[in-house]
Amino acid sequence: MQRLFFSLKFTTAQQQLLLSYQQILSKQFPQAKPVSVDNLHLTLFFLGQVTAEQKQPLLTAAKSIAMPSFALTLDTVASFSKPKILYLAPSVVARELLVLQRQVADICKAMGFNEIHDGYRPHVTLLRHVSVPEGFPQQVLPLSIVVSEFALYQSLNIEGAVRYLPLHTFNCRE
Ligand code: 2AM
Repeated sequence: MQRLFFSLKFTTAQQQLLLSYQQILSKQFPQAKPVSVDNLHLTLFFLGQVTAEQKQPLLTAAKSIAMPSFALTLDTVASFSKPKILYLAPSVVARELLVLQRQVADICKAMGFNEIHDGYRPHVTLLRHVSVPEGFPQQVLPLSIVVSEFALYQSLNIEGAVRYLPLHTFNCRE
């Protein structure tokens, strides 16, 4: 069994841009736990525990997804109270992102996996274990990045450190 999720895959340069937003927030919330830079991602569908037999058809189906690359504009810092996270998100969700998410979710649901959240809320978690005071959501300097890959990730816990490992990467294409 592996703990898996589908996510947009950011480049190293894009993760560095996200890091600058995280660093500003870390100063405001010094007690919070920053997500490590290599782990910065935007979840499309969280699967949870997946067997090898389930993984293969998920990969085969995901390979057939045809998507153009698209611009993602992240301009809002907001929080979830459960779990206590602070994240960066788009105030307007790109149509291409929703179409991609729908296709990924359909594949997962066809394999018997359920959406565990009330509604899909695209976000990039920047800080964990944070109790957010009033004043959020907050508009911030927009960050526009071009997304051209998504991946099936494994969530690993290596000696107490969480690591998100891209197992299979899919390129967006028309
Ligand atoms: P993330 O914050 O690292 O993206 C399982 O609940 C995982 O799904 C969470 O760890 C979170 O991962 C992501 N998640 C939580 N709520 C979500 C929502 N409403 N929409 C999309 N992803 C969500």
